Amino acid sequence: MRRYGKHTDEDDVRVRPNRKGNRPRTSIRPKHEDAAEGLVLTVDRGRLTVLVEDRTIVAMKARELGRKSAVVGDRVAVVGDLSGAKDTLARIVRVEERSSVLRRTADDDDPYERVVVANADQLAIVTALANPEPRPRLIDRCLVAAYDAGLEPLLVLTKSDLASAETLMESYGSLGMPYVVTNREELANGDAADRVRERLTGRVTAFVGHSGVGKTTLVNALVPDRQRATGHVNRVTGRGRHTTTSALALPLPDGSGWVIDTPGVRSFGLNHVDPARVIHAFPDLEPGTEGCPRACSHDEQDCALDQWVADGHADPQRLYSLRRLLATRERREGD
Ligand SMILES: Nc1nc2c(ncn2[C@@H]2O[C@H](COP(=O)(O)OP(=O)(O)O)[C@@H](O)[C@H]2O)c(=O)[nH]1
Ligand SMILES: [Mg+2]
Ligand SMILES: [Zn+2]
Repeated sequence: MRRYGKHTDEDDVRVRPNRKGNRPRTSIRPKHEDAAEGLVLTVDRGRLTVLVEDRTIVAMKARELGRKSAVVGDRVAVVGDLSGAKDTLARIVRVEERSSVLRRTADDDDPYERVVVANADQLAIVTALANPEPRPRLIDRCLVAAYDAGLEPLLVLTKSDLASAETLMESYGSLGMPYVVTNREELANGDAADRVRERLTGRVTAFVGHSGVGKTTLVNALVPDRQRATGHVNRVTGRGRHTTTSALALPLPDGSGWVIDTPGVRSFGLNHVDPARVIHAFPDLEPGTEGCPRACSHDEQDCALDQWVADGHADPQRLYSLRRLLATRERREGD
Protein backbone atom coordinates (compact mmCIF):
# COMPACT_ATOMS: atom_id res chain seq x y z
CA MET A 1 0.00 0.00 0.00
CA ARG A 2 1.34 3.38 -0.98
CA ARG A 3 1.71 5.80 1.81
CA TYR A 4 0.81 8.92 -0.12
CA GLY A 5 -2.25 8.50 -2.29
CA LYS A 6 -3.78 10.90 -4.70
CA HIS A 7 -5.44 12.68 -1.81
CA THR A 8 -2.21 14.24 -0.73
CA ASP A 9 -2.32 17.97 -1.23
CA GLU A 10 0.30 18.96 -3.78
CA ASP A 11 1.39 21.84 -1.59
CA ASP A 12 2.43 19.48 1.16
CA VAL A 13 5.22 18.03 -0.89
CA ARG A 14 8.04 20.46 -1.28
CA VAL A 15 9.55 20.08 -4.67
CA ARG A 16 12.68 21.95 -5.66
CA PRO A 17 12.43 23.78 -8.97
CA ASN A 18 13.52 21.44 -11.70
CA ARG A 19 16.68 23.20 -12.86
CA LYS A 20 18.84 21.96 -15.70
CA GLY A 21 16.79 18.84 -16.02
CA ASN A 22 17.66 17.55 -12.57
CA ARG A 23 15.17 15.28 -10.98
CA PRO A 24 13.01 17.14 -8.49
CA ARG A 25 14.29 16.53 -5.01
CA THR A 26 11.53 15.63 -2.66
CA SER A 27 13.46 14.06 0.17
CA ILE A 28 15.36 16.11 2.67
CA ARG A 29 18.77 14.62 3.32
CA PRO A 30 19.41 13.82 6.92
CA LYS A 31 22.14 16.14 8.14
CA HIS A 32 23.50 13.62 10.61
CA GLU A 33 22.99 15.95 13.48
CA ASP A 34 22.97 12.87 15.69
CA ALA A 35 26.42 11.79 14.49
CA ALA A 36 29.10 11.21 17.08
CA GLU A 37 32.70 12.32 16.75
CA GLY A 38 35.26 9.56 16.50
CA LEU A 39 38.93 8.91 15.83
CA VAL A 40 40.02 6.23 13.35
CA LEU A 41 42.40 3.83 15.12
CA THR A 42 42.95 1.33 12.35
CA VAL A 43 41.66 0.28 8.95
CA ASP A 44 41.38 -3.30 7.78
CA ARG A 45 39.91 -3.96 4.34
CA GLY A 46 37.07 -1.50 4.56
CA ARG A 47 36.42 -2.03 8.26
CA LEU A 48 37.51 0.85 10.41
CA THR A 49 37.98 0.74 14.14
CA VAL A 50 36.86 4.05 15.56
CA LEU A 51 37.25 5.40 19.06
CA VAL A 52 34.02 7.09 20.16
CA GLU A 53 34.24 8.50 23.66
CA ASP A 54 35.76 5.56 25.52
CA ARG A 55 34.43 2.82 23.25
CA THR A 56 36.01 1.27 20.20
CA ILE A 57 33.43 0.56 17.53
CA VAL A 58 33.68 -1.01 14.11
CA ALA A 59 32.41 1.08 11.22
CA MET A 60 32.43 1.24 7.48
CA LYS A 61 32.36 4.13 5.09
CA ALA A 62 28.89 5.37 4.20
CA ARG A 63 28.18 5.32 0.48
CA GLU A 64 27.62 9.07 0.49
CA LEU A 65 31.33 9.59 1.15
CA GLY A 66 31.97 8.45 -2.40
CA ARG A 67 35.62 7.86 -3.15
CA LYS A 68 36.78 9.81 -0.18
CA SER A 69 38.29 7.46 2.34
CA ALA A 70 39.07 7.68 6.00
CA VAL A 71 42.54 6.75 7.21
CA VAL A 72 44.18 6.19 10.57
CA GLY A 73 44.21 9.40 12.57
CA ASP A 74 41.16 10.82 10.85
CA ARG A 75 38.51 12.59 12.88
CA VAL A 76 35.19 11.29 11.61
CA ALA A 77 31.46 11.57 12.25
CA VAL A 78 29.74 8.22 12.80
CA VAL A 79 26.08 7.21 12.92
CA GLY A 80 24.22 4.00 13.57
CA ASP A 81 24.87 1.53 16.34
CA LEU A 82 27.55 3.15 18.46
CA SER A 83 27.31 0.70 21.34
CA GLY A 84 30.49 -1.08 20.37
CA ALA A 85 28.70 -4.40 20.97
CA LYS A 86 29.91 -7.48 19.11
CA ASP A 87 28.95 -7.69 15.42
CA THR A 88 27.58 -4.16 15.24
CA LEU A 89 28.62 -1.96 12.36
CA ALA A 90 28.36 1.82 12.40
CA ARG A 91 28.67 4.15 9.41
CA ILE A 92 31.15 6.93 8.82
CA VAL A 93 29.27 9.81 7.25
CA ARG A 94 31.89 12.53 7.35
CA VAL A 95 35.66 12.93 7.44
CA GLU A 96 36.68 16.14 9.18
CA GLU A 97 39.26 18.46 7.73
CA ARG A 98 42.78 17.18 8.25
CA SER A 99 45.52 19.20 9.91
CA SER A 100 48.16 17.13 8.12
CA VAL A 101 48.37 14.33 5.60
CA LEU A 102 51.32 11.97 5.40
CA ARG A 103 51.46 10.48 1.92
CA ARG A 104 53.62 8.07 0.06
CA THR A 105 53.69 6.42 -3.30
CA ALA A 106 54.97 2.88 -3.78
CA ASP A 107 57.59 4.16 -6.23
CA ASP A 108 58.67 7.54 -7.49
CA ASP A 109 56.93 6.91 -10.81
CA ASP A 110 53.82 5.53 -9.17
CA PRO A 111 50.96 7.95 -9.87
CA TYR A 112 48.87 6.53 -7.04
CA GLU A 113 49.63 8.21 -3.80
CA ARG A 114 48.19 6.89 -0.66
CA VAL A 115 47.54 8.67 2.54
CA VAL A 116 49.38 6.87 5.28
CA VAL A 117 48.21 8.81 8.30
CA ALA A 118 46.09 11.89 8.91
CA ASN A 119 46.47 14.55 11.58
CA ALA A 120 49.91 13.53 12.83
CA ASP A 121 52.26 16.31 13.84
CA GLN A 122 55.47 14.34 14.27
CA LEU A 123 57.15 11.66 12.19
CA ALA A 124 59.38 9.28 14.12
CA ILE A 125 61.78 7.84 11.56
CA VAL A 126 62.90 4.57 13.11
CA THR A 127 66.21 3.14 11.95
CA ALA A 128 68.08 0.16 13.37
CA LEU A 129 71.82 0.69 13.73
CA ALA A 130 72.21 -2.94 12.63
CA ASN A 131 69.99 -5.85 11.65
CA PRO A 132 68.69 -4.47 9.35
CA GLU A 133 71.51 -2.14 8.30
CA PRO A 134 70.69 1.58 8.31
CA ARG A 135 69.50 2.89 4.95
CA PRO A 136 70.32 6.58 4.74
CA ARG A 137 68.40 6.95 1.48
CA LEU A 138 65.24 5.76 3.19
CA ILE A 139 65.82 8.19 6.05
CA ASP A 140 66.19 11.01 3.53
CA ARG A 141 63.00 10.01 1.80
CA CYS A 142 61.09 9.93 5.08
CA LEU A 143 62.51 13.37 5.88
CA VAL A 144 61.28 14.82 2.62
CA ALA A 145 57.85 13.30 3.25
CA ALA A 146 57.82 14.74 6.77
CA TYR A 147 58.78 18.22 5.64
CA ASP A 148 56.30 18.05 2.80
CA ALA A 149 53.48 17.04 5.13
CA GLY A 150 54.47 19.63 7.73
CA LEU A 151 55.40 17.02 10.33
CA GLU A 152 58.36 17.52 12.61
CA PRO A 153 60.87 14.73 12.20
CA LEU A 154 62.28 12.71 15.07
CA LEU A 155 65.08 10.28 14.38
CA VAL A 156 64.87 7.12 16.48
CA LEU A 157 67.96 4.93 16.27
CA THR A 158 67.36 1.45 17.69
CA LYS A 159 69.59 -1.55 18.48
CA SER A 160 72.60 0.43 19.70
CA ASP A 161 73.47 -2.81 21.52
CA LEU A 162 74.39 -4.19 18.08
CA ALA A 163 76.21 -1.19 16.55
CA SER A 164 77.23 2.35 17.42
CA ALA A 165 75.22 5.39 16.37
CA GLU A 166 78.38 7.38 15.69
CA THR A 167 78.76 6.87 11.94
CA LEU A 168 75.15 7.60 11.20
CA MET A 169 75.11 10.70 13.36
CA GLU A 170 78.14 12.07 11.53
CA SER A 171 75.83 12.75 8.62
CA TYR A 172 72.53 13.32 10.41
CA GLY A 173 73.77 15.32 13.38
CA SER A 174 74.16 18.35 11.12
CA LEU A 175 70.50 18.27 10.14
CA GLY A 176 69.77 19.63 13.57
CA MET A 177 66.75 17.42 14.15
CA PRO A 178 66.04 15.75 17.46
CA TYR A 179 67.09 12.14 17.82
CA VAL A 180 66.91 9.35 20.39
CA VAL A 181 69.10 6.26 20.60
CA THR A 182 67.72 3.08 22.18
CA ASN A 183 68.88 -0.47 22.78
CA ARG A 184 67.74 -3.85 24.05
CA GLU A 185 68.71 -3.23 27.67
CA GLU A 186 66.99 0.14 27.84
CA LEU A 187 63.88 -1.39 26.34
CA ALA A 188 63.83 -3.89 29.20
CA ASN A 189 64.46 -1.43 32.03
CA GLY A 190 62.11 1.24 30.72
CA ASP A 191 64.75 3.87 29.92
CA ALA A 192 64.08 3.66 26.18
CA ALA A 193 60.37 4.29 26.59
CA ASP A 194 61.03 7.12 29.04
CA ARG A 195 63.43 8.87 26.70
CA VAL A 196 61.21 8.51 23.65
CA ARG A 197 58.11 9.53 25.61
CA GLU A 198 59.68 12.88 26.41
CA ARG A 199 59.46 13.64 22.70
CA LEU A 200 55.86 12.53 22.33
CA THR A 201 54.04 14.60 24.90
CA GLY A 202 51.05 16.46 23.52
CA ARG A 203 51.61 15.21 19.99
CA VAL A 204 50.43 12.65 17.49
CA THR A 205 53.51 10.76 16.35
CA ALA A 206 53.61 8.34 13.44
CA PHE A 207 56.39 5.74 13.58
CA VAL A 208 57.73 4.76 10.18
CA GLY A 209 60.70 2.74 9.01
CA HIS A 210 61.84 -0.46 7.37
CA SER A 211 60.41 -3.73 8.62
CA GLY A 212 62.30 -5.21 11.56
CA VAL A 213 63.80 -1.98 12.90
CA GLY A 214 61.83 -2.21 16.15
CA LYS A 215 58.83 0.08 15.66
CA THR A 216 56.30 -2.28 17.21
CA THR A 217 58.66 -3.21 20.05
CA LEU A 218 59.04 0.46 20.89
CA VAL A 219 55.36 1.28 20.57
CA ASN A 220 54.53 -1.66 22.84
CA ALA A 221 57.02 -0.36 25.39
CA LEU A 222 55.27 3.02 25.24
CA VAL A 223 51.76 1.56 25.44
CA PRO A 224 52.13 -1.54 27.64
CA ASP A 225 48.38 -2.11 27.76
CA ARG A 226 48.05 -2.27 24.01
CA GLN A 227 45.33 -4.92 24.15
CA ARG A 228 43.04 -2.81 26.27
CA ALA A 229 43.82 0.38 24.42
CA THR A 230 42.77 -1.13 21.12
CA GLY A 231 39.64 -2.95 22.26
CA HIS A 232 37.99 -4.45 19.22
CA VAL A 233 41.00 -4.07 17.02
CA ASN A 234 42.06 -7.62 17.65
CA ARG A 235 38.72 -8.95 16.65
CA VAL A 236 38.97 -7.11 13.38
CA THR A 237 42.56 -7.64 12.42
CA GLY A 238 43.25 -10.71 14.57
CA ARG A 239 44.22 -14.16 13.33
CA GLY A 240 47.42 -14.16 15.30
CA ARG A 241 49.42 -12.05 12.91
CA HIS A 242 52.75 -11.02 14.29
CA THR A 243 53.72 -8.52 11.67
CA THR A 244 52.08 -5.14 11.52
CA THR A 245 49.82 -5.10 8.49
CA SER A 246 47.94 -1.88 9.03
CA ALA A 247 48.67 1.39 10.75
CA LEU A 248 47.35 1.49 14.30
CA ALA A 249 46.85 4.51 16.53
CA LEU A 250 47.37 4.01 20.26
CA PRO A 251 46.91 6.49 23.09
CA LEU A 252 49.81 7.02 25.45
CA PRO A 253 48.82 5.77 28.91
CA ASP A 254 48.75 9.19 30.55
CA GLY A 255 46.60 10.60 27.74
CA SER A 256 49.36 12.97 26.75
CA GLY A 257 49.56 12.00 23.11
CA TRP A 258 49.13 9.37 20.45
CA VAL A 259 51.52 6.99 18.78
CA ILE A 260 50.82 5.39 15.43
CA ASP A 261 52.52 2.12 14.58
CA THR A 262 52.78 1.53 10.83
CA PRO A 263 53.72 -1.46 8.68
CA GLY A 264 57.32 -1.58 7.50
CA VAL A 265 58.12 0.24 4.30
CA ARG A 266 60.76 -0.86 1.80
CA SER A 267 60.74 2.52 0.16
CA PHE A 268 58.99 5.80 0.57
CA GLY A 269 57.93 6.93 -2.89
CA LEU A 270 57.89 10.70 -3.28
CA ASN A 271 56.15 11.10 -6.60
CA HIS A 272 53.70 13.45 -4.92
CA VAL A 273 56.34 15.82 -3.55
CA ASP A 274 57.12 18.97 -5.50
CA PRO A 275 60.95 19.25 -5.45
CA ALA A 276 60.59 23.03 -5.25
CA ARG A 277 59.10 22.62 -1.79
CA VAL A 278 62.08 20.84 -0.29
CA ILE A 279 63.97 24.12 0.24
CA HIS A 280 61.28 25.27 2.67
CA ALA A 281 62.51 22.63 5.07
CA PHE A 282 65.77 24.58 5.23
CA PRO A 283 64.93 28.02 6.57
CA ASP A 284 68.60 28.66 7.28
CA LEU A 285 69.41 28.28 3.56
CA GLU A 286 66.33 29.85 2.04
CA PRO A 287 67.56 33.48 2.16
CA GLY A 288 70.56 32.40 0.10
CA THR A 289 68.37 31.41 -2.82
CA GLU A 290 67.59 35.05 -3.65
CA GLY A 291 70.51 35.13 -6.05
CA CYS A 292 69.48 31.92 -7.81
CA PRO A 293 68.42 31.82 -11.47
CA ARG A 294 64.72 31.51 -12.09
CA ALA A 295 63.28 28.08 -11.25
CA CYS A 296 66.63 26.99 -9.84
CA SER A 297 66.52 23.41 -8.61
CA HIS A 298 69.24 24.31 -6.06
CA ASP A 299 71.01 21.23 -7.31
CA GLU A 300 72.62 22.76 -10.41
CA GLN A 301 75.72 24.64 -11.43
CA ASP A 302 74.35 28.19 -11.30
CA CYS A 303 72.74 27.77 -7.89
CA ALA A 304 73.65 30.74 -5.71
CA LEU A 305 73.74 28.65 -2.56
CA ASP A 306 77.30 27.44 -3.13
CA GLN A 307 78.77 30.94 -3.02
CA TRP A 308 76.40 32.05 -0.26
CA VAL A 309 77.45 29.15 1.95
CA ALA A 310 81.14 29.64 1.01
CA ASP A 311 80.73 33.23 2.22
CA GLY A 312 79.94 31.83 5.64
CA HIS A 313 76.18 32.46 5.82
CA ALA A 314 75.33 28.86 6.66
CA ASP A 315 76.82 25.54 7.61
CA PRO A 316 78.14 23.72 4.50
CA GLN A 317 76.78 20.49 5.98
CA ARG A 318 73.31 21.90 5.66
CA LEU A 319 73.76 22.54 1.97
CA TYR A 320 75.09 19.03 1.59
CA SER A 321 71.96 17.74 3.35
CA LEU A 322 69.67 19.77 1.10
CA ARG A 323 71.39 18.47 -2.01
CA ARG A 324 71.10 14.93 -0.76
CA LEU A 325 67.39 15.34 -0.13
CA LEU A 326 66.91 16.85 -3.59
CA ALA A 327 68.90 14.02 -5.10
CA THR A 328 66.67 11.38 -3.51
CA ARG A 329 63.80 12.98 -5.34
CA GLU A 330 65.56 12.52 -8.68
CA ARG A 331 67.27 9.23 -8.14
CA ARG A 332 65.53 5.94 -8.28
CA GLU A 333 67.40 3.38 -6.35
CA GLY A 334 66.35 0.39 -4.31
CA ASP A 335 66.45 1.60 -0.76
N1 LIG B 1 69.07 -6.28 19.67
C1 LIG B 1 67.94 -5.55 19.62
N2 LIG B 1 66.83 -6.06 19.05
C2 LIG B 1 65.70 -5.29 19.02
C3 LIG B 1 65.67 -3.98 19.54
N3 LIG B 1 64.44 -3.47 19.34
C4 LIG B 1 63.73 -4.43 18.70
N4 LIG B 1 64.48 -5.54 18.51
C5 LIG B 1 64.09 -6.78 17.83
O1 LIG B 1 63.92 -6.55 16.44
C6 LIG B 1 62.94 -7.42 15.89
C7 LIG B 1 61.92 -6.64 15.08
O2 LIG B 1 61.18 -5.81 15.94
P1 LIG B 1 59.75 -5.21 15.57
O3 LIG B 1 59.36 -4.34 16.71
O4 LIG B 1 58.81 -6.27 15.19
O5 LIG B 1 60.10 -4.35 14.29
P2 LIG B 1 59.11 -3.56 13.30
O6 LIG B 1 58.99 -4.41 12.08
O7 LIG B 1 59.82 -2.29 13.01
O8 LIG B 1 57.81 -3.34 14.01
C8 LIG B 1 62.33 -8.14 17.08
O9 LIG B 1 62.88 -9.44 17.16
C9 LIG B 1 62.74 -7.29 18.27
O10 LIG B 1 62.86 -8.06 19.45
C10 LIG B 1 66.90 -3.46 20.15
O11 LIG B 1 66.98 -2.31 20.64
N5 LIG B 1 67.99 -4.29 20.16
MG1 LIG C 1 55.84 -3.75 13.35
ZN1 LIG D 1 69.53 27.57 -6.25
